[in-house]
Amino acid sequence: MTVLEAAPPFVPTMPRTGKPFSVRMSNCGSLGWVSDKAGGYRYQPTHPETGEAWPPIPAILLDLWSDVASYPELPEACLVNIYSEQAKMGLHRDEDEEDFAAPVLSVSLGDTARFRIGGTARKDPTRSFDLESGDVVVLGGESRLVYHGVDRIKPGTAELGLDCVPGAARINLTLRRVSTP
Ligand code: MD3
Ligand code: FE
Repeated sequence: MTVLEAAPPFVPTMPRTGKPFSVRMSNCGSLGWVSDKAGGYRYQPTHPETGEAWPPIPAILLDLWSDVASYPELPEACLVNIYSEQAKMGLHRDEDEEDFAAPVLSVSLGDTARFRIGGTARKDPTRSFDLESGDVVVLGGESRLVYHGVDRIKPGTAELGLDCVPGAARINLTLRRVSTP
């Protein structure tokens, strides 16, 4: 069974307002990131709709982490972000984890994303660049806590087809440590 068969994509909603994200999500690992109106942003061991445990992180991703993350513990969470051609992600910092010493490892697949990064304060100036299919980024040190977001997807830019995931133009995987060792 594939990760997305075991843990079907869900639509997270914003804390307090309940506004739906344009990005669909799933997770694998012992913990997964979820968000809804009542509970807000959090990590939990089960799928918010099926109540099932998340499936394990595939070995190929654990191997990638071991090769490039320079961190002694294995990741606990792999968030799967599924972007349609219209989806975007607002400027935010990843701060729902307890362990900021561990890097975040990102893998981009499918269509190119126009990506924006700023500084550690929301008002800091931002720069933009493209994240292309196959790009692997390790966010460690100071970059771990900078503001970032996805402004838009560039439809039709990928050679890699994501036909196996209906509605997906781009998929981004982020591997993380959540708890301190
Ligand atoms: C930070 N995901 O899930 S990948 C997220 O493309 C998230 O789906 C984005 O932000 C996505 O929280 C971005 C992670 C990433 C990549 C490059 C960065 C974060 C970055 C460069 C600088 C700072
Ligand atoms: Fe992020």
